[in-house]
Amino acid sequence: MTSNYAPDGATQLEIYKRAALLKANDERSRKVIMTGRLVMPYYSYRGQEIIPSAMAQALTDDDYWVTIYRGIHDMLAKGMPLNDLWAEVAGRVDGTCKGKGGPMHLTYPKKGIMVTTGIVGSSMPIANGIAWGSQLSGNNRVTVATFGDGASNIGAFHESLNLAGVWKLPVIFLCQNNLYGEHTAYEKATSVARIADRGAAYNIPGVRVNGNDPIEMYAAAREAVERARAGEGPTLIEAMTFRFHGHVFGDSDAYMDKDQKKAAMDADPVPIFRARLIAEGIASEDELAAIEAQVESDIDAAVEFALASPFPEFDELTKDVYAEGVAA
Ligand SMILES: Cc1ncc(C[n+]2csc(CCOP(=O)(O)OP(=O)(O)O)c2C)c(N)n1
Ligand SMILES: [Mg+2]
Repeated sequence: MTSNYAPDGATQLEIYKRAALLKANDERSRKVIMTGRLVMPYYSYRGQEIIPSAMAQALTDDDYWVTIYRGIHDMLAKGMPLNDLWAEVAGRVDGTCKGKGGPMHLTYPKKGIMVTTGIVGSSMPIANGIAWGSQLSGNNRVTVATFGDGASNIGAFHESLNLAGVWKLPVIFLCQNNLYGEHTAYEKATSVARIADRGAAYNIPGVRVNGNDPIEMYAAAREAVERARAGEGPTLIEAMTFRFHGHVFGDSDAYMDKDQKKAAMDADPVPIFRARLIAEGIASEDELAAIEAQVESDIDAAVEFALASPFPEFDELTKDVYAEGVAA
C-alpha cells in the first residue's frame, strides 16, 4: 500500500477526534431509540468509523460527498453540525432539511454533503453528475460517493465507473465493504473476491485497504484526492470493515456468523486506534478523555435541542419541493 501520505501525529489526532464523535453518536442514537424518546429507522455504522474519519481528513469543506442510509458517520465526519443532524433525524424544523428529509435524506450543502439516498447503488451516478459539474466549471472540487459492498452488484455502479473512467471525472468511489448486504453474506451475492478488482474493467485504479486502519485508509484517501484534483480521474477504494450490528436497528442479526462477528468486535478499530495514540505518545490518556467528554456533552446538547424543536407546520409540506411559483 502507498506510504507517500503517512499522516503525522497531529493529523492522526484529528482523525481520532472524528472517530470518537462517530462512535459516541452511534451509541447514543441506539440508546435514544431504545428509551423511546425517538422513533426512526436506524442503520448502525458502529465498526465503520475509521473510513469516513480518514477520508474526510483528506478533503476540504468545499469538496462534495454523496452518502447512503447507513451514512450518518459520513455526514458527521464531513462536518454536519450535531444540532442540525439530530433535529433532522427527529423530523423537526431546525433540521438540515427542516425536518422533511428525515433519517434517510439528509443534506447539508454548506459542508458539501449533497445527497443521502436509500436507493442502493444510486450514490454513484449522482456523484458523477456533481463531479461532472466540477469538471465543467473548473472549481477543483472532488466528489466522494460512498456505498456498500452489496451496491457494487447493482448496474448503476458499473455504469458509473465506466462513465467516470471515460470522462476522467474527479470522483472517488468509496466502497465500505462490511461483508454483508442487508441480510446476505458478501460471498453469497458477489462474484469477485475483491471489489477493488472491478476497477480494472473500467480502466480505473482499484485499491483495497484495511478501512479500520487510519494510516492505510488516510494514505489511500489522499492518493485518490490528489489524482482527482490533478485531472487524472476516478479511483475505486474498497475499504474493508465490519458492521457490528444487524442491517437495521431491531434486526436480530441471526444470519451473521457469530465467530466472525465476535472476532470483528474484539478488534474494534476505535479503541485500538486510541491505545496506539497513547502508546506512541501522540496523545495522553487525559487529552483523549477530554475529547471524549466534550463529544458526549455536545451530543447531550444536540439531542435536547432536537427534541425541543417543533415539528414542521402543514403548510411546509410542498415548500422546497416544487420550483417557486409553480402550483403543487
Ligand atoms: C435498489 C434497491 N434495492 C434494494 C434495496 C433494499 N436494500 C436496502 S439496503 C440493502 C443492502 C445493501 O447492502 P450494502 O450495499 O452492502 O450496504 P450496507 O447496508 O451493508 O451498508 C438492500 C438490498 C434498496 N434500498 N434499493
Ligand atoms: Mg454491506
